[in-house]
Amino acid sequence: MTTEIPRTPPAAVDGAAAGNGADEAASRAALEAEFDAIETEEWRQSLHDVFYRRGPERVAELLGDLQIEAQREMAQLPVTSRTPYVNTIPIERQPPFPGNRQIEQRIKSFVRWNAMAMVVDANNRHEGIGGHISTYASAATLYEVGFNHFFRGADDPSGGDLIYIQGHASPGIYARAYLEGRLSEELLFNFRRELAEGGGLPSYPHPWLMQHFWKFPTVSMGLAPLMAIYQARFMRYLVDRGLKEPTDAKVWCFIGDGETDEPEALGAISLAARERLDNLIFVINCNLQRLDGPVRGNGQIIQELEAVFRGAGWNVIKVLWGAEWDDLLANDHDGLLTKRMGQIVDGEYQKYTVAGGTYIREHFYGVDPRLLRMVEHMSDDELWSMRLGGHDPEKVHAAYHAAIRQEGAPTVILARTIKGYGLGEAGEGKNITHQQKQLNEDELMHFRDRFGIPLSDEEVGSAPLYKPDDDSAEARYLQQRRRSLGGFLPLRRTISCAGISPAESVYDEFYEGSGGREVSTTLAFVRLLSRLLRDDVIGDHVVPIVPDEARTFGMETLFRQAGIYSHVGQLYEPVDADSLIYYKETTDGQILEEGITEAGSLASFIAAGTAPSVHGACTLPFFIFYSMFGFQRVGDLVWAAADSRTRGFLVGATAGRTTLQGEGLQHQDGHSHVLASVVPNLISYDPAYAYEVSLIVREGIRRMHEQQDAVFYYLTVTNEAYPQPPMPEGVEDGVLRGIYPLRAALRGIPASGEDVDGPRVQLFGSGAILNEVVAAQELLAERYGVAADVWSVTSYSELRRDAQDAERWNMLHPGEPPRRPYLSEVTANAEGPFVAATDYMKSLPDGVAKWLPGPLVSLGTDGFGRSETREALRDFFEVDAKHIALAALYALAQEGAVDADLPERAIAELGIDPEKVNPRLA
Ligand SMILES: Cc1ncc(C[n+]2csc(CCOP(=O)(O)OP(=O)(O)O)c2C)c(N)n1
Ligand SMILES: [Mg+2]
Repeated sequence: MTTEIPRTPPAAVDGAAAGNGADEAASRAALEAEFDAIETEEWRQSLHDVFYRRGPERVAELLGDLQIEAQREMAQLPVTSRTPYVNTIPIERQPPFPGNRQIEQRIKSFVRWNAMAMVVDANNRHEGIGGHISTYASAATLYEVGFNHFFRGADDPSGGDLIYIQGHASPGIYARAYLEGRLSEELLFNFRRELAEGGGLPSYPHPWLMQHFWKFPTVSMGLAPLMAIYQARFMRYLVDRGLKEPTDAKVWCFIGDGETDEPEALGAISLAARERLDNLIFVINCNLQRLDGPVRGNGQIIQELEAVFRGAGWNVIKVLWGAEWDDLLANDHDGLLTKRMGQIVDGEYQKYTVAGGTYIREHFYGVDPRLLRMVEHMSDDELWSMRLGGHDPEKVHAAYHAAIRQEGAPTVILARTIKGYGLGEAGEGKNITHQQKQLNEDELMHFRDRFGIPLSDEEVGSAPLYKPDDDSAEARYLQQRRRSLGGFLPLRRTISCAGISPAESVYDEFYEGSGGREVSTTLAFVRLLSRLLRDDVIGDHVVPIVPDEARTFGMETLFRQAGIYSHVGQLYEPVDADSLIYYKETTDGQILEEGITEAGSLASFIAAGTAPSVHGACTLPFFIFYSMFGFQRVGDLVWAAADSRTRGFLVGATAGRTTLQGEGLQHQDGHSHVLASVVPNLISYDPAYAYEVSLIVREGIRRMHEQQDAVFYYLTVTNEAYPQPPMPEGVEDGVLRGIYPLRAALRGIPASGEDVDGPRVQLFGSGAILNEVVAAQELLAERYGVAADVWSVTSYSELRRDAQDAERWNMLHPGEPPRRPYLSEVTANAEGPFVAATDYMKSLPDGVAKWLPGPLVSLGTDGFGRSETREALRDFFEVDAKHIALAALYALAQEGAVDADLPERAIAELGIDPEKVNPRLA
């Protein structure tokens, strides 16, 4: 049903328009409003008409056409999740290119050649050594435009931009550094041979072994974009807190289109938009391929990413087509070409790269005679060689130029490229290209010709590096560009944080014990953190990080004391404003309250813990998390933290499989110490008492700040409250090295005062389970006349490392007096068998067994946790006092030190069910 719409404005309005002044303006506005209403209705009617005659598909098609038309008119459309498949920046808005195109092209060609040659050469000399050619080949223009015009070095007043480089593009970055004179030919020859004489280059960016070059480890897909987002936010944090000069420095993050499938890659993009991080620029190299094949063969990764980023609030710049397309698009008056561009799925686009101009004419343009006419003046080869946007420096420059000027939102540049660009038959656009590392002579010649490398036919075969003379136009240009941009990149310089340590008095109260008051190690730790925050020297440098778990750990008192960081402060009155510990958000807040993201928190931890090398600022992070949701959740980020030489404390709270009661198997952590033990520069502890926590933190700050060791710390703290004893004399060294004697054997029955020199056993306890061990000591003495020495083991992994180091040294120095592992040394005179009880897996104590002077029985919490009370859990996992006592009697019986039937008697007496379920299997 339709109504008739008048084609002219109503006469009454006409008459009113004849008035004067305000009346006239009002009537004109009324007239316009009326016209608008009529126009809107007209459009609406048309839409309905189409809908009823042709259905919803036709409506969508029409609107798509109108959208193209609107974009052409530069109209801002309200629906912005996807825009037509053309460059976001039209040719009219493209700024002039400031550089010398010819020289830059030659430099880029040399870098391309060398990046390829170093991989080919490495594989010719060592088959299977690997490497990647095609990633950089597709990204060369994206990097070169950045290096020549945008990326600022450390000497720039901004302090320098931070560049996260796509890991597999590293050959191109090395090749450029070689042209810049920063890396020697020998180093490039030893690509992927870090152990070669004279040194070699690591496959991918990593600060661990190239600590003066690479700032960020990037190759584990998805971590770089996540780390870059939190890095950009942390840069703001430093400035807001007065720890860094205000800066317009940018964080650039280069990633692959395939990489965006990693949840971490896109998982934090809403944070970047919410925090309005206009200091952040993502460049996604959309070559439409990943390792095995197309990223979205049946779809369009660029359109998909545009929708995701736009939806999250990012500024999206698509760089799809090079200059060769400008004229065609200018003549695309009815939008046919633009529409066709948007119809092609990525698998088909990839095919065009490989199949050539005839195929493109037939399949792309051939669907419509009008499209065919648009390109009838062009040869097939011309059609084939029309560049994509990501290979056109002027288009890339325009995108970067817009990105660095963007205000109020982060920018993502979606640049279309060809994977293996320039490799021709050897792999350009082919599915095998990611793995291509060897080129034959013909392929090398093709590459040389395509990029005009001045090498003779004879020279080409061995894929030599090419470097122009220092006084060549190219070399001078390259040096001049970097000089004017503040020096070379990448570059990593680290400042010393020596002297930034707290007053000794910070630690004192923890050495004194709690005077019988029941206090958990979590509470003790939070108290220590609070004292560190108040310290005159280190206070401002401490960065507490929590993933929405502060109340769980009793940290809410810190909200008010230190404030929660927010770039905009607090725009609302907190609901608990009248309480002493209200939820205080403030611009100079110190706490990073990250919300429920352990991955994001760890990214902040890395940013804060690497600030001495990234920002020239000393910050020391304490990341306090639910221990179960640490290592097993975000272990790869912990590895990246280690590689990055991050300093700081990881604090796994509410730890221990049986100490965290009630929560059950998803929450109860009995293995994070096993996972922590695999990280080479991570020092981990499972402390039992507040003074142990205090000594560990003190030593950690000493080593990380005063000694500048590239280590970081992991300690678990628990929520079981018990009296904290005062620190015994002389235990400092033992606490830090992993073990010390806590309570000498109770000889005989304390209750009767009688001195019985019974059989002897050694008991090891850690964390909250140490209390069970102490109880077992009493039980053994009172009931069975067994004398047990109790040891506190703070770190099995440190004991094991020390012992392994000694063993290794002894093996390599057989003629010299052997070194003794610390564990062997301190237990040398201990009598009897050993029993170790831990809230973690048995493999931890088992890992040190061979360095003990007697046999070891390990009790631990292998298996799934349970929702239960501590008492029931410790019975279930067989780590309570009675099971420890039984293990001791069993070990003594094995040695013949007690009656053989004593263990059986004890089982009955202690109420242990020998047929109980095996917790490891249950
Ligand atoms: C977490 C992780 N998984 C797998 C890999 C192995 N891998 C290396 S490169 C690659 C494909 C990368 O494709 P894309 O991100 O599109 O980059 P391109 O090389 O195409 O630029 C894969 C799967 C990795 N490095 N990291
Ligand atoms: Mg790709």
